[in-house]
Amino acid sequence: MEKILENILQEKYGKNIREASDEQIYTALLILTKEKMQGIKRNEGKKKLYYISAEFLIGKLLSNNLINLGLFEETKEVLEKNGHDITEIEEIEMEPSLGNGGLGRLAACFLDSIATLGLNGDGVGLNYHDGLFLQTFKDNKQREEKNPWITDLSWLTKTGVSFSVPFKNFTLQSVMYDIDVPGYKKCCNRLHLFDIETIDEGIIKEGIDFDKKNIEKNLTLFLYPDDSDEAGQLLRIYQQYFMVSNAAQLILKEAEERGCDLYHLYDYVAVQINDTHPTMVIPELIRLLMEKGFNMDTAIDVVRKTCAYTNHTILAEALEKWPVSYLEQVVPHLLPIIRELDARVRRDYHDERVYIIDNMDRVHMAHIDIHFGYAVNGVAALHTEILKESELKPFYDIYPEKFNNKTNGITFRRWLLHCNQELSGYLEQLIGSGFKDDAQELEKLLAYKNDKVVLERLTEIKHHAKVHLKDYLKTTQNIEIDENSVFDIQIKRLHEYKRQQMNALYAIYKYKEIKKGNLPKRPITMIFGAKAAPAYTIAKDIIHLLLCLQQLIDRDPVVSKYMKLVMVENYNVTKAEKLIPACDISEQISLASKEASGTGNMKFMLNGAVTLGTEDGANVEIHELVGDENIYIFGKKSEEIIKLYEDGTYCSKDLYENDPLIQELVDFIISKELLLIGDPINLGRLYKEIVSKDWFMALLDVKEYIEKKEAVLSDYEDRTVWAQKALVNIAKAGYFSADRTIAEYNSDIWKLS
Ligand code: 26Q
Repeated sequence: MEKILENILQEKYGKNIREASDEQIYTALLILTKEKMQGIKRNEGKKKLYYISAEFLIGKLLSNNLINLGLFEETKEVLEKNGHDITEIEEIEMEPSLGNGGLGRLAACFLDSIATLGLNGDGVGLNYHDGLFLQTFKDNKQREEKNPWITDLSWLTKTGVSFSVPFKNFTLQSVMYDIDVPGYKKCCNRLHLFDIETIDEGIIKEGIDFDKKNIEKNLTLFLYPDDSDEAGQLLRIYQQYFMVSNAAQLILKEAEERGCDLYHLYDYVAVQINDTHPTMVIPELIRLLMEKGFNMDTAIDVVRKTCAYTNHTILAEALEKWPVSYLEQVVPHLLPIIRELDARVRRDYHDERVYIIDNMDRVHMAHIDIHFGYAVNGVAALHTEILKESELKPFYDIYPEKFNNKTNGITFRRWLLHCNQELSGYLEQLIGSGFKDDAQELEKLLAYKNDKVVLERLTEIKHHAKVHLKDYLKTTQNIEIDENSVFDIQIKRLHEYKRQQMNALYAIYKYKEIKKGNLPKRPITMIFGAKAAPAYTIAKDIIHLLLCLQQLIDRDPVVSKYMKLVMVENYNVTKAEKLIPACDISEQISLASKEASGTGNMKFMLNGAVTLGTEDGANVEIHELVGDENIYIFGKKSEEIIKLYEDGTYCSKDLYENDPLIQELVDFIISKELLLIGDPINLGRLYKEIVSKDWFMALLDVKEYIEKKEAVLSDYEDRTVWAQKALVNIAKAGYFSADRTIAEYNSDIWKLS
């Protein structure tokens, strides 16, 4: 390895390792790693999985790939020996931001596990040149900027594969780029990202504003551009169809190359549809098979046995419904097929809730997946139950056999071995290295639950991670935090259902307590990281509130001694890797029934943070695993919430008017202190929203939340007992390895051999 690195550097720059700059070393390592991956075996097999997803939030790849190739330690040593630090070299790499959040990161974790389990499966998606926007803060508000990540030399490799994709008025020729995905100590798979060559970054104007109608120049420019207008929605349909038409053509081509008679496609191919964004792959496969001479019945039958669908949300507004007229404008050739699918549903079932095209002429994408796929899964036990019993009940009544649960998981390679090397090294000392291959072996740690030395060492490792985070925030945002304070962290997309606004009300509560002289035993550092969708007004107002609170607290010489609020700019995978190891309290406070699973909750647990959360998503399973002692649960349960929505009886105004504490906290949003700092339009709008609507019921749980958080902070002071909680969380996290999740997908759904 040292020799090869030396050769690349000599050849390219005429320098040895010691003389080379960090940039030059990064480039040389990229070349070296790419070559290594090209040389290793590909996973093979008669049947192949295609994981189609509009998002793959893969994060930086250098360290991850070196770890999986078994080269990380050696590389680190070689660099150290020559005066370089691998963490500084990692900084050079641009993070590809090809995802919004959980769903995209899940797809990336899954690719890692599919490769690690030696399964024959590739990812298929789009090569967005600017990905998701880059978030900056100005005047305490979020601003969006473009986020180009593709450099001359990158992990992308251009392939010779290209397809024609027909739209209504023109046809586009695709180019396929590949990113190699090495499994841990195993073979390699690929992520195929489709693109066109006519993309023009020059059409981007102010921020992320661009001409949404110029498809040849903008198709793969951004991930999910602003969808508040018709042009944005049409562009999304262009993107989705481009993605799935390429996927479908690739699937059929490769199946035929493997000797498949397309009448038995399902013996050669499994397609996993990641939420409804790739749903058009179903009519597209049917169309392509019919072009090859299939009759409609047979084409539908074959496709139905090939495609499976994962649901990631029950939020009605996130369930895609495209107006027929939009599809007519973009992909008119799919409509006869979609209409025929709808006609078949209407012939068999007389329940308009399961129709594909509704009486407002909108196409329900999820309904296509459920009728014309062979499996439907939710992403955590509670979520799947809610799908079966309420959201998708009419479908469950028709197809009980299709429904199944696959509780999400995370790759331990990135979320422990890479991001927390000190903890992972210590675990190895204690319980051996078996947990790296079989995460369930982390349970061996339970044997040390009463071992003082181990508990102290775990506390020390957490402290080191907090110091690292302190240094990182100082360098990146010039923010000072106190490593001896409690680190309380909520990092995830900004959405009202995730209830960052409820956490903000806690910050207000604490601020006021300190002002009154009720001083906490230990200072608290509340850390947030969140991007808001550019058109999501209230989410942006919540960011504004958080940034104003941050400033208010910072400027207060008394309060700032006891509390600090930090909003991390441009929260992404790289930042998550720094934040998660340093966390004491993991905030998972969504309104029960609304968070399908959550995966951040699993990453925090694995790194020894204790969850403060509602009985929602995978929190329920975390609770079952660690027991009441090692998690803090509060808030109304999902059944109560579902009933409240059904009855329509929730009234935030009543809570506001009848509870003096709630009123005091909410009023503070428009207090003179905050109005001096913030924008009255944003703060006023948020205040009004909470008082008069509060759709996600922050006021319903806020009091219990405050009480629980106070209990957590008090328990934190018993450092030994707290370390025991951390230990149990780490020990029980094995269940949430994506390797387990993928093994279940394979045995229940894909059946790849
Ligand atoms: C839909 C229609 C129009 C525009 C955008 C969208 C859209 C885009 C992205 C809808 C949903 C998403 C992303 C959803 C997502 O990330 N869901 C999360 O998935 C995780 C993995 O399963 C879960 O852990 C989270 O609970 C869930 O919120």
